Amino acid sequence: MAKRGSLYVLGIFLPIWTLLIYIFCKELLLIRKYQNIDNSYTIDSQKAKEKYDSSRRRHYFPHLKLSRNSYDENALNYTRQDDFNHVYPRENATILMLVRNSELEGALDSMRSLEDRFNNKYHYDWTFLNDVPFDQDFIEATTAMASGKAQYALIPPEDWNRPTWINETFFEERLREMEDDGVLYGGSKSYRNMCRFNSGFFFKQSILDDYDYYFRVEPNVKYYCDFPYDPFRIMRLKGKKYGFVISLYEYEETIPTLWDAVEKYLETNEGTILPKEESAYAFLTDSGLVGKHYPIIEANSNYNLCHFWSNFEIGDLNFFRGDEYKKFFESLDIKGGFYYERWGDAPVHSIGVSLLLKPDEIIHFDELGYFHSPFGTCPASYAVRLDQRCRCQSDDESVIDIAPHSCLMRWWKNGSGKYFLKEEQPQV
Ligand SMILES: Nc1nc2c(ncn2[C@@H]2O[C@H](COP(=O)(O)OP(=O)(O)OP(=O)(O)O)[C@@H](O)[C@H]2O)c(=O)[nH]1
Ligand SMILES: *[C@@H]1O[C@H](CO)[C@@H](O)[C@H](O)[C@H]1NC(C)=O
Ligand SMILES: *[C@@H]1O[C@H](CO)[C@@H](O)[C@H](O)[C@H]1NC(C)=O
Ligand SMILES: *[C@@H]1O[C@H](CO)[C@@H](O)[C@H](O)[C@H]1NC(C)=O
Ligand SMILES: *[C@@H]1O[C@H](CO)[C@@H](O)[C@H](O)[C@H]1NC(C)=O
Ligand SMILES: [Mg+2]
Repeated sequence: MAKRGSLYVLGIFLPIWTLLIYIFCKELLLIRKYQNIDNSYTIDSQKAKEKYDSSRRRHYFPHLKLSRNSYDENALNYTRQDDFNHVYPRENATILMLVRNSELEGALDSMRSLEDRFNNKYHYDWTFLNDVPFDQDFIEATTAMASGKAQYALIPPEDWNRPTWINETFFEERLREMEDDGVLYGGSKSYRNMCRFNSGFFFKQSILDDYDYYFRVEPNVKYYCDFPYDPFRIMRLKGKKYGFVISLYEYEETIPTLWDAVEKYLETNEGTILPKEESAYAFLTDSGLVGKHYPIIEANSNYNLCHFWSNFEIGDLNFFRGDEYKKFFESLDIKGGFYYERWGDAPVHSIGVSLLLKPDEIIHFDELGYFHSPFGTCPASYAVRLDQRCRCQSDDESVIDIAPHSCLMRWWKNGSGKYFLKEEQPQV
């Protein structure tokens, strides 16, 4: 009975034991398998880390074609011939922010982002401008956030306020009309001061006299990627005078007569400025098909409404301080369009640099990811995004690069062509 009983017990438990042993062995195998996978993960990530650790700190992509069609199928195979672990000496340049006290939080967000992505290695000065005195909180927090020197300047009223020759009656009428028409910032007086200041006065501020280059930063912007080089250095080495990341179409209702004023300027100054064929004039006026797209709106003038988005710009102050730009600005300013209409500093800068510079003095920074609501730009190459630790996807909805409302393809077509760093680097 006892014997039968134990056999019976064995009979029941044998399959269970077998099952348990089977599960145990399987687990062992799985553990092995996962260990192998883990190992391969470790090896892969180690490879990536080594590669990018050394290349992240480089300053150029020597032989990489940085265009929208540079894709790398296997990022780990992405190699560069040179990599410099060297941080070059600072250029004669400052980061520049025009900002209100009330925008402190947004200013700090922008600073945190640019410091992390670029300036913590270089410690460029931060220059803050305001039409009213900065308050103590603002100064304290931004000084603390800056890795370089922080300095503050008050804009003189004559550089900010409406000039006395503006017809106040007409101005008020136009404000109401544009407000009623629903034009963005159409009813704002301070926005107009800001646009005119940024068009013709920022570079005259004495605090900037000591610098050759500025990098404009606005509150609430984001830099998506590590900077692969010092853009100021690129500007100097390559003789660039204006740099942008995003280009798009302007709202025509903000500049109905701007192009008329530009044509007057061109008539008067013909022969003393670059001939149209040598400047980027064609970028402003071509309205042909690009890829699949015509300009998204039919403009009422020869201006196709393309402009560089000036909330990001890196520029040569000596160009803006020079006589040619001064003359250009003054010939527009006298028309009153900064107030009777709502001319933006973006089209004014863009037209100015396109008429007065050669296309290859203007640079498209292809690999500096950036966001200012509602648009962004993100490197198209997967390897570049990994390499620069970008936090964006090139197919994000806000990424405008090759969307129909972007003018970038027009810059490729009628501006300086498609590449930026494709040439050999000058040896220095
Ligand atoms: N000190 C000062 N700065 C201003 C004033 N208005 C605008 N700014 C700054 O000028 C820049 C452009 O103004 P924004 O309000 O950002 O204009 P925008 O970029 O066209 O529009 P949004 O960013 O979409 O609002 C920002 O750096 C602002 O901080 C002002 O009245 N005083
Ligand atoms: C990447 O490298 C591996 C191993 O060296 C090679 O087998 C593979 O073909 C390479 N892939 C590409 C896209 O070059
Ligand atoms: C100012 O504008 C108003 C309204 O358009 C106009 O009637 C007036 O003549 C203008 N004044 C001058 C001095 O031009
Ligand atoms: C920096 O630029 C300013 C303005 O062009 C110039 O006066 C100054 O000499 C430059 N400083 C250096 C160190 O090059
Ligand atoms: C723009 O470039 C295209 C292609 O090179 C050319 O056919 C066209 O004439 C240019 N547009 C202007 C306005 O020059
Ligand atoms: Mg803004």
